[in-house]
Amino acid sequence: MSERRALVTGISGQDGSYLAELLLEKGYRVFGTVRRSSSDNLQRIQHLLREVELLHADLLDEQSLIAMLRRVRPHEVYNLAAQSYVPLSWEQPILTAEFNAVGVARLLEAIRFVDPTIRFYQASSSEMFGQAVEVPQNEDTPFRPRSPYGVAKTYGHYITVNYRESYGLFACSGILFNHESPRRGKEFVSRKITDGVARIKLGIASELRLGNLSARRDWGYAKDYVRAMWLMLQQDRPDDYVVATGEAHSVEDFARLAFAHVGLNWRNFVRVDPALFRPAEVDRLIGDATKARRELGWQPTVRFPELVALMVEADLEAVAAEARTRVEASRRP
Ligand code: NAP
Ligand code: F7E
Repeated sequence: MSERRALVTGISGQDGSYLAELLLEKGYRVFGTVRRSSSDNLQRIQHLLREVELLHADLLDEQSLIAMLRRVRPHEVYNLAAQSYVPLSWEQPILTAEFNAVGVARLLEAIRFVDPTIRFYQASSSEMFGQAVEVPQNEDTPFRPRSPYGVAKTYGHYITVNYRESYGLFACSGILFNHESPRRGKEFVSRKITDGVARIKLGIASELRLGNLSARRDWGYAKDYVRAMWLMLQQDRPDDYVVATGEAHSVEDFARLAFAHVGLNWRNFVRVDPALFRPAEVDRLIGDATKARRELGWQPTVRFPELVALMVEADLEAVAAEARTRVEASRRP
């Protein structure tokens, strides 16, 4: 079979690292874009550095995108790069729009210009549903985004649909609900909780400060969700799909389960900090992935309690290793 080449923007992120693993397993030659950094931002793909080929490109720089496509000549492009932290989008709304909205148009323009046969995946988000008008949310649910992040992703979604309809590009948008893993950034609530639980259990911290405990999310496992991305680009025709577990739980549920996993009562350690509340909250999201199940044959393999447990276990190991390194360093003359 001839060589298949896939290019992943945002390969250093949570999803980029799992998607790169999946594509390598499937025999692709895998390329990824990275931004130069003065410190190491490749921890999540450290184990893949011999297998993936990295290029410098930025969604803010159209020429860098064109040059990258010309060099790689990919068959598939997965656009995962984004400013992905919702609270920061209120502090940097313009930059968030440049990355998450106009950046998508830049990449689609580059594809149209260099090779319109490239298959394109856009990382859209359940945040586009915002204050959702129906429960659960599916591909036809209207968008009512509640953050500059959600607004920017909504543009990214519609420009993807528009390039499919205007120019016949094979462009798909995956409307993914929250998905987590031990590789999740520690600023997101799931990982903040499991890291906090591990620190408290190991005696390194005594409390965990959280914001709105009643927000409900449909949390799945990132490794399951990257499989859906790949499946979308293997279909006969491009389309948009909701990817979700179909179950919602509150932040409080997440904390209760995570503390219980190590034999602790969350009420003794969690403090609510009003400073962590958002200017506009998305109260409740729950996805209906019927179409992905039916057309892609996709379904999640990890359910909520298992997800919480695997993240707590991973953080217990990570925090213990960090503590050992600190002790060894302090013993060095
Ligand atoms: P993540 O861990 O925050 O990774 C984001 C990636 O984007 C990083 O590799 C980052 O590179 C890169 N990036 C940021 N700005 C860039 C720019 N201007 N040019 C090039 N690269 C840039 O996010 P994730 O959780 O893997 O999510 C992947 C995508 O799915 C994102 O688009 C996110 O918005 C979307 N999404 C995520 C979820 C979820 O629950 N995880 C749900 C729906 C949609 P650096 O390492 O240099 O910062
Ligand atoms: O917040 C509440 C917070 O930051 C979840 C991104 O991947 O998924 C993610 O966005 C909920 C919110 O994720 C804290 O108010 C309470 O209601 O983990 P999060 P998110 O905002 O849902 C979507 C689908 C994406 O596309 C995004 O890229 O938890 N919450 N206390 C807290 N949240 C945080 N971060 N920190 C807290 O202390």
